[in-house]
Amino acid sequence: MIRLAIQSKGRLNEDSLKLLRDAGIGVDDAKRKFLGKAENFPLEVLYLRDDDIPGVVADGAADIGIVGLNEVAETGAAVETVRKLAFGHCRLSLAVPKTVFPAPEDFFPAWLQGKSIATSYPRILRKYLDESGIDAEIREIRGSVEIAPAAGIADAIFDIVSSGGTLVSNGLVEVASVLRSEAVLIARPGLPAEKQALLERILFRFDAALESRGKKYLLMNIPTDRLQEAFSLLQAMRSPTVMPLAIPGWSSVHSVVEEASLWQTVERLKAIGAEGILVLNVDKIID
Ligand code: PRT
Ligand code: ZN
Repeated sequence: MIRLAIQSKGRLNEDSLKLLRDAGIGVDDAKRKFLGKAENFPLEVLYLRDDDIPGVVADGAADIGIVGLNEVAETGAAVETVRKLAFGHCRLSLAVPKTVFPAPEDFFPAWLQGKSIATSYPRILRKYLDESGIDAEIREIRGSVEIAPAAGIADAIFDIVSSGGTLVSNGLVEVASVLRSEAVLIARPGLPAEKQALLERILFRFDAALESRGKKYLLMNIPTDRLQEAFSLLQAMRSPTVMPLAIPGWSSVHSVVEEASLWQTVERLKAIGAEGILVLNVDKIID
């Protein structure tokens, strides 16, 4: 049995549960429960506040966890980051009132000397200030950090930014990005062999599910004399699959393509004579 800690509610909860489902691990969406059990895998799920996850994994109350890299860095917990999970993207940035730096590129770190900075991430900020040789006062605040400058609590803030909308609506500009973050799978170093083997099985499934994201399976018929042009448009995993059609001079081509460039690829394929184009979802890619 292996025990996984995930966020009980909040931004990472749904995507964490979806990744488990995509990996074929069914857990009851027990938002109000503290501990749940997977139906078809030797896994227990511990539902926690995200701040507590790195420490709980380091202490051994859970073996592995899904949490933002920002929390791992802030807590400094003795855990290993075993996978980036490609959701919960954000950055930890410094922001100041727009009135101070109307052009953010004019900002220089030494401006912070002697100033006060509000944040919920004092440890990461301290490291940045020390590395930049700046002596500034850190004011630790839990929540609504973005109102600190307008409230006269601090000169600048150091907070999570995603779209940047919160900064704009509070009259702030981002002047330096200090840490890029996303959700990660963490593990306690030196897991016993039985738990390590379960972690490997989970990683194998996560990788297959993550690899298939943003990918589509494309099938089409194409005149055989245009095949080379089609190949140059398709960057398949190894090379596209080609099968002859019953009609002479025509072939069927199958390939995996990036969803982001799907329509562009389809338009170009049509332009070289592709017909009967089918676009299918890719559920898993197992390497
Ligand atoms: O209750 P619990 O302690 O578990 O949750 P929480 O309230 O501390 O965290 P939660 O659910 O807000 O976020 C969990 C994790 O999601 C964070 O630790 C990050 O790793 C990640 N994440 C991704 C974000 C954001 N994007 C995000 N935009 N966490 C917070 N925000 C907040 C940010 O604090 C700011 O107030 O959203 C605002 C900025 O968003 P934009 O889009 O306006 O820039
Ligand atoms: Zn939290």
